[in-house]
Amino acid sequence: MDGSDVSERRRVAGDAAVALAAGGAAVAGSYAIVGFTPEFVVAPVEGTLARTMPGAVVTLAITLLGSLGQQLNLLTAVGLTAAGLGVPALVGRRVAGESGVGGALAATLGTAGAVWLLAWALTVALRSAAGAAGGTALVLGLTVAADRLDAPQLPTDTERRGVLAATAGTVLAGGVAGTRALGGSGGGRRPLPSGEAGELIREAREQSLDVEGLEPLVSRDFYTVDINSVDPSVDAEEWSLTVTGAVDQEVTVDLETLRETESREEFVSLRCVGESLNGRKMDTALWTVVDVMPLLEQAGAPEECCVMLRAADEFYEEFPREALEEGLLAYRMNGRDLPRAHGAPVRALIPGHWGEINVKWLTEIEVLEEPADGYWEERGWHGTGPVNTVAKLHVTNRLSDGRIEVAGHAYAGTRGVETVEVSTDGGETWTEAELSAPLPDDDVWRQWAHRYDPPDAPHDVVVRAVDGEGTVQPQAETGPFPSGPTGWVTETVRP
Ligand SMILES: Nc1nc2c(c(=O)[nH]1)N[C@H]1C(S)=C(S)[C@@H](COP(=O)(O)O)O[C@H]1N2
Ligand SMILES: [Mo]
Repeated sequence: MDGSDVSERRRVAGDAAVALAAGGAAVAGSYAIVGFTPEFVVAPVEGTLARTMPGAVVTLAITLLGSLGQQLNLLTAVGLTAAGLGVPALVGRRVAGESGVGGALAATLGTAGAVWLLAWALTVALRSAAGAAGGTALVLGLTVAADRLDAPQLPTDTERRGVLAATAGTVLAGGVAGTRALGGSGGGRRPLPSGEAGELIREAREQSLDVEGLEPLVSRDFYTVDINSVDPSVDAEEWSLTVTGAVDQEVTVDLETLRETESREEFVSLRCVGESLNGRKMDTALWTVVDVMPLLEQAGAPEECCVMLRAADEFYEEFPREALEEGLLAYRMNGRDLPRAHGAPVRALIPGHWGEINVKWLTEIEVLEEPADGYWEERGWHGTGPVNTVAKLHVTNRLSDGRIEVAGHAYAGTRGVETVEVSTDGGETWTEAELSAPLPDDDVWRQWAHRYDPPDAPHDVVVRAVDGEGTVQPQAETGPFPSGPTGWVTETVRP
């Protein structure tokens, strides 16, 4: 290997590093302008990855990694996007290095233009593309300047100078993006909303068991699960919902019409079929809702077998029409407009059923004559039915009088929770736990708590719920795939 070979390799490595930095700055630039919205350059890449990933891989990620799988997917998408948007800089840097000042300037602008085009092709969003182009221009501009700068404090060889300058540019772009990320988070506990919702939430708070560390009856931190790393942002003014398929005539409603329809406040709990037995993907909120069925009647939908709910994120779930008869359209959560993460402006709530058919960002209800598979059923899940009964154990407190306090939530969909039983000797003997008074509606969880004098040795605490039909939660343990976890939660407690 002769010297020119080595220097050529160094040059290629240097160019690649600058290109990757330019691509990273393009991603950061886009983020700085549009934030974590569907216009962000990474969003379409992440979406394509998630939706084309084989079902078995997604299921493995969900059961092994939980939400971490989605974060990994996002990270991969960031890497791919940065690499892709870095390609023009690979050419741009070569051209700039080999030409005069004017040529270098032209190469920088040309590269930024190419990134602008690529980003625009991905997002069809001018501002996002401009941010990406800006990031690239910054990095390449700094690199080109560093090449020509007569600055003895910088490394003398152009590769190292270039990489140094490119890194500085990326850090700068990342800094701007970071300011946005920090500015975005609200934080703090919000005051109660006014009116009926506020009153109901206040009552629910008072009704919550006084147990340190236990999530109150109206969740403070409601879980989110969906197929998106970047949620759709649906314009409330533009939004509409249409009943289609096997109907006499299609019917469309907009948000204004929905808001004028007689609504009510209802507590509804949700639980994800993909969560672990003692997981945290189960929560309760107060929703402002209207019934779905009048819309279907208006459309003249005969008694077909099934419906398919479709959403702005191209998510779709099918289930028996019968389940829709209790179905609700929700447009406020805990007295405020539905948050984007929970399906703004309107989501479906299908009481008693697994979370996945509670379609967010709802846009279409298609009436079907034949059963079909939904998004998750195509990937092997059976998550369209009623939820399994569960009692979770989330809190173990040592009280000042020496007793131990265990507590959690129990949920059995519209069957309701009748009692929760606790064993502190591994299932030999059982006692009834204290339960929170039931919330006014049917599809809600209850809190349970139990205090006892602990034995001197480690012991297994087991919990199980009995539903409103008198059925004891089954003991047999299964994982979440394919139809939700079952079994009794057991925790070893050390005194
Ligand atoms: N449009 C859309 N709706 C969706 C999903 C989704 O990916 N896209 N995920 C479903 C799943 S799997 C669950 S568990 C619930 C969770 O609702 P939440 O995020 O408000 O808790 O939303 C459901 N609705
Ligand atoms: Mo879910």
